[in-house]
Amino acid sequence: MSTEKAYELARERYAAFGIDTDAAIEKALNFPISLHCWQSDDLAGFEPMPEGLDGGGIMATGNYPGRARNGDEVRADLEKAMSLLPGTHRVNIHASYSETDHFVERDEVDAAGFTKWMDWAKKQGICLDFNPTFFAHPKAEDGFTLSHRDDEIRAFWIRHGKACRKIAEALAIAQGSPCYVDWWTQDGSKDIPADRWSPRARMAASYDEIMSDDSVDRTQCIDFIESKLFGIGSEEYVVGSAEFCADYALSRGMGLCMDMGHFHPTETIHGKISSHLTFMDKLLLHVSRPIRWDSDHVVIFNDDLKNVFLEIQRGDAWNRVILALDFFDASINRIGAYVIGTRATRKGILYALLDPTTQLQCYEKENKNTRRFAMMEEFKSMPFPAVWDMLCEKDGVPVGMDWITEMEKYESDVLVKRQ
Ligand code: RNT
Ligand code: ZN
Repeated sequence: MSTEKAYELARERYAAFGIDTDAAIEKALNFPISLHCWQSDDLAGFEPMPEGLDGGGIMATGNYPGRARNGDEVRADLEKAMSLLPGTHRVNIHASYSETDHFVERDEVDAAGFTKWMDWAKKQGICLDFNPTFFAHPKAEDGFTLSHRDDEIRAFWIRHGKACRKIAEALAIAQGSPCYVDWWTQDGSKDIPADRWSPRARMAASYDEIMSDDSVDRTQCIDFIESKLFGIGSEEYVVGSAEFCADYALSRGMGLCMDMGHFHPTETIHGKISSHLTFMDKLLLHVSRPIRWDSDHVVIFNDDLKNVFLEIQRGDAWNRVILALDFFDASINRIGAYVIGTRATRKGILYALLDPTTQLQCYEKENKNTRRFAMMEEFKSMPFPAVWDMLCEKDGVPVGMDWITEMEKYESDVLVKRQ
């Protein structure tokens, strides 16, 4: 078959540089990527929320038919997507995806609301990750939560945070694997505040209080704080900026999450990985793609993505990085969005694993920087696609664009009936 033929040639080409493509495929397949549940339902969640409440600094645009409307539909979509994706997955859920027959306030959420998710995850043989939800709620409507000047509102969100860590611990115990928790707050303001200081002091104090709960096992519930540059309605000031979050994380021994979409438009995160990991143990990465004001376009196989994984490869930091996806596009088939974005991410991993790192670093040590440069350029036109196709074939998922037919079938059989 053509996949095999092309692969044999590619394998030889890489082998000539001492690179083992079989080993790279194996390693790339085993690296877990946490799929975000919110691409399937445009981040709506399952709570009965008052009309007109906005997403809180984030928004999925588009109205492609087939948005998932409940837990069963979200899970069905994730299953469909995973059937078309090579490799190991986890699934990332938000507190707002709790399923109960009566309304449960955010400060009272508990693991009981996630039994369907846990049962499903067990059946799928996957693990769950968790995100507290500090947005899309009446008590978040003025743009402040953990940094709110009103002590009662702040206390409400602190209770939410504490409840979420308990849920994460329960998920971890149920799945026999730690649950990674991502802490993102929308807090900030549209225009120039007169006081940037107090909200930051309050936010730090809130996190201190949430994290002070020692009854939660820190080896099971593993916390990461996510920074952001700006959001809709927080264009001028974000309390949890990059500096705030990195300094908080480092000073408290908490994890840091860098979202690829949360920096200045020309700023990329790959150079930051070695900086943070010089001082921190682990990093959570939200794999995403910024375009102008949006931080959540579907991930594609571009230089930004490759550079992130090349950095991890060149620092041999694969076991110090956790990968979760974070994008949402409601203007295209949502299963297609999952498949394109997740495949691109795993492609990035494989691409980096095929890097001639040892050789490049040797040239560098010997001051042969022209050779280093030439080799980096040369590797951009190595027969990478043949190795990628083999990875898909080995894992029993459609090679190339063959997945599209299945996506379209699912669209006509399932998605269009969701009107
Ligand atoms: C928002 C953050 C955050 C969210 C999810 C839904 O800008 O990136 O990670 O996208 O929590
Ligand atoms: Zn994110």
